[in-house]
Amino acid sequence: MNDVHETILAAAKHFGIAGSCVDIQTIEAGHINCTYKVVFNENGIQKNYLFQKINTNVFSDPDKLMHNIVSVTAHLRKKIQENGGDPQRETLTFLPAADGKYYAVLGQNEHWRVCNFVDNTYSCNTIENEEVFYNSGVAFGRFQQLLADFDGTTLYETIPDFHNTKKRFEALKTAIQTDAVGRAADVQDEIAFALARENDCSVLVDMISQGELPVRVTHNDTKLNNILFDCDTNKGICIVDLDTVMPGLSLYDFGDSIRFGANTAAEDEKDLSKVSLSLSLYEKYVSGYLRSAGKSLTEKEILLLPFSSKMMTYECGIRFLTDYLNGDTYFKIQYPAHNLVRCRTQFSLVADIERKLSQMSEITAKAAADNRD
Ligand code: GN1
Ligand code: MG
Repeated sequence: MNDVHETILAAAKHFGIAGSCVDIQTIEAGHINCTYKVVFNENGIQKNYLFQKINTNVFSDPDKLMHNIVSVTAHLRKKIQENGGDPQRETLTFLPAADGKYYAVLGQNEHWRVCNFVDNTYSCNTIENEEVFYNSGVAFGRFQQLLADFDGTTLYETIPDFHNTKKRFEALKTAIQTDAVGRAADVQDEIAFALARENDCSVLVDMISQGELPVRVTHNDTKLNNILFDCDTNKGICIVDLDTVMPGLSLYDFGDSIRFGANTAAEDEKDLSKVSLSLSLYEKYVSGYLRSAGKSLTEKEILLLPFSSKMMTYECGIRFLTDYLNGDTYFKIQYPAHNLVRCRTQFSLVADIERKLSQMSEITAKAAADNRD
């Protein structure tokens, strides 16, 4: 048994989980927290849980983080019940520890939390069946709808200015100037690509401050692998990774889904010739998303959906580049150049989106018209 296994067993006691632990599997998805599927056997009955070690470098206040998650999931549970759904499968349920907090502190100041594992579901990193991407658009659109009457002012900003691209750009400039680990000279092409798009950074930020776009309660990290799909129906039934649910723009959620899911390659594909924006996947997602969220979106939001795909991809690219220049202090990496590879993939995708923006706009307008009929 290794240290992690011992810590998981200790955590189980804090959360009052009975029975004996029969299996622990690491779940590799996610660049921030460490996640495990843990199976317990209680009197012959197996129960699956999700154990997570919270990255407190990123989420420095676990009380505020869990306050957000517990209140958002309570709201979702109520709504799902009202709509005749199954709250045990359609949202996460976090367990309180013995002291009533939704995390337990163990070992070397590690903060652990536990929630139910939704059985008979799968998650994916790439799309093999385009219908599944349509279903993911429906699922994220519905998530936004379910939170439409949630009071965003009760939420803490778990990461301030998370999608403020202007501030992300400033952080990149600081990283270039500081050049903490001497990598700037080798990434001049990437730096030039990023700096050339400075003007784009303020577009959404300025529209928010001028009241031109509605601030909603959004997920803010809508990667394809943050949806659980039902194994029998392929429908996106449960949205996970709720750490960054905060007031935000619908465009953040839409754009980030396209960044990750409509890319014909993985987020960290080294062969850039494989990276492109699939217009057919874009079409699938936009139709699904508009079907469930479309009626509440403003004309301006709909018009900006293609641009948001570019911006969220660009923003993620500059975050990877910033982290590479800072010496990989934020995202988990598997090898030294991982963040640089991720940045190059994002920038390749930005370039392809720029070439396809007008086609994306046509597809969006058609999907919006179909949705109105
Ligand atoms: C991180 O934890 P994960 O892998 O779902 C990051 C997102 C990035 C994403 C890039 C809290 O998400 O913002 O878009 O990596 N989450 C945080 O893959 O920074
Ligand atoms: Mg996340």
